[in-house]
Amino acid sequence: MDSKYSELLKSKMNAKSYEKLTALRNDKIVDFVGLFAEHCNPASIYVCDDSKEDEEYIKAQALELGEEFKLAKNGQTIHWDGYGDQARDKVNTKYMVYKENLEKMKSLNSVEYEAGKEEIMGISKNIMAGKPAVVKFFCEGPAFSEFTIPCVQFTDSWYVAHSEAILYRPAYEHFKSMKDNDENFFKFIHSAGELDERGCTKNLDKRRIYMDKQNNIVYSMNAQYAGNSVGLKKHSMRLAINKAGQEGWLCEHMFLMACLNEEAGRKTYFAGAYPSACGKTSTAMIPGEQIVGDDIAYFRNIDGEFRGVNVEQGIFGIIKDVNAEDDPVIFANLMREQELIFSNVLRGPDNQPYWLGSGLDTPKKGDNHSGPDWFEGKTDAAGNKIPVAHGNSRYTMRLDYLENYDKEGFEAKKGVKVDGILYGGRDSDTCVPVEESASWEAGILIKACTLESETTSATLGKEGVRNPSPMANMDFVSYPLGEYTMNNIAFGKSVANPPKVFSTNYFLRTKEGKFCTDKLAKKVWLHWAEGRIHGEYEALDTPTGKIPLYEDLKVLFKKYLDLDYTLSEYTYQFTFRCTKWIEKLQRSIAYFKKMDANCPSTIFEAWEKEI
Ligand code: SPV
Ligand code: MN
Repeated sequence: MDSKYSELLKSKMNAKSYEKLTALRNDKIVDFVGLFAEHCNPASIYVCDDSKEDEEYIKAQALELGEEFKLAKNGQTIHWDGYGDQARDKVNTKYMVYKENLEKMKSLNSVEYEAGKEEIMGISKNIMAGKPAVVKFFCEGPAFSEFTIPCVQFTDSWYVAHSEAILYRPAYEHFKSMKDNDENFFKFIHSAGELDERGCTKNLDKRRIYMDKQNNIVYSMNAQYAGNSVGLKKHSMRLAINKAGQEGWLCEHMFLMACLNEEAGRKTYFAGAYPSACGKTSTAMIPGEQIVGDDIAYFRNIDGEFRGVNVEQGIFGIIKDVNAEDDPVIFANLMREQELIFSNVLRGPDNQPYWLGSGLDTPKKGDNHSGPDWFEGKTDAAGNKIPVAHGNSRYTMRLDYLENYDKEGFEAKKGVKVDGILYGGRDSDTCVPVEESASWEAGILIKACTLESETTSATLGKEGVRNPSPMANMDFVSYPLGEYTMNNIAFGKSVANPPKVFSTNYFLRTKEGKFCTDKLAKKVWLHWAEGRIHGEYEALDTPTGKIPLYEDLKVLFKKYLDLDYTLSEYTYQFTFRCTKWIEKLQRSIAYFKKMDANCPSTIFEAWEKEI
């Protein structure tokens, strides 16, 4: 191999790493690693293949370098992000956009390409000085499949590499099988930057996540929270949404699950998009069903069918309120001696993790995201009381630990055939608990595009404010919303039998302000949808779709929850609320106009017809 970086790389790598890198026969990879080896200037670079040995080395390094700490239970570790690095940084996450496209990308957070490049290269110059870096190969979706997107991650954070080893499929062997100098892969360059004594990023004012979708590379600097640093998660997702739009497939912010109907001997796959705090994970984890993935899915037309895969192999899940009662499967797994990373939770004096809503007998002091000396009542610089753990603390866990994991669906190289899509919003007074769309197109326009969430007491600010959240994907849609919507419609129409589309709303309230249905009612709505897919139930037409008949729900409530569902409950819950619906449509129209000045008129026409 002959590269201008050969000598430099040899000076920073041991012979084995250099051999692993060059064995891929890909100058594009060598140039990427070489460029940032020179520019970010790490002390050394370790190149991983898919071996157990390299995975163990990553874990050992994360501990050795103080990015993770061992907890009492074998295999469990804890990691803290800085106090100001506890969630995705939307302000400093930008698309680098060529001048001629700036106008088109106006409503997305963008920076002019050259200016952005200069800024990020300035920030990243020598940023890894003195630190050992690691290069690892992963892929999105199953390897060696039509879905596979190979990715290379170059980082100086061994916590990031460790997280990715749990969350993504290894792909060194996949890279090896690619043709020489193949350019079809995503590149992620990340540095946590200078660290403090707890291993947390110091220079948060220089945190930048810049995305170059033209060249499929994402730069993440001075960031550690996984949503800001783990290239394969939301950075890759934005690149994939862009690529999918160009190539005619879909990348969605969706779970994938199997609904089991044992009596009928059926296994029916559903995908679902829910804005944050609208029941996404709990729907993917409905007791008695099976999970394929909890966050991101790719869909392709394979042999004329709508087929999907989980992009990931693990869960980076919110740990708040995971307890034995509400989330028994995940909770039991968090209690086991197995490989788990807890982030931003409390480490008690017993060296065990504790979090908000755990149901555990929680100590009143310990180390948490605010420092090693947390105690109940501790306040931050602004005088706010610091809770035992951050509300966005997380666990990182392999999916195959879960008892309800659908191995067959997860491993399928052609993905699973998806027959139902759920779009679940949060609104207290408008949408019915479950409703089927008249068609695929209506599903996208009337259900997906009008999705909203309502602020709750758990978020800052006023309660009950409605936030538009088309497809629950607005943080990641990386090109204009109208075009994305049209691509979504076109994709569904490209297959012979697109999935049936349903809306759910678990948050409708009674006149007294109480939730109308129990958390467990999700199972009933899901099984009604499953029955509709298989032609089992009649439905009533409404201006927005098709709703269940009372008799069918009554049977389903009895069967699955042993509850007597009354006619008066049904009548209240399934009333069509015309004025509220028109208000919702008007908010959607205003939002689409704001987000995309060139939004195709067909989208508005469909809504205006409703009004
Ligand atoms: C989300 O916020 O949608 C997540 C977590 O899944 S993050 O990795 O921060 O994106
Ligand atoms: Mn997500």
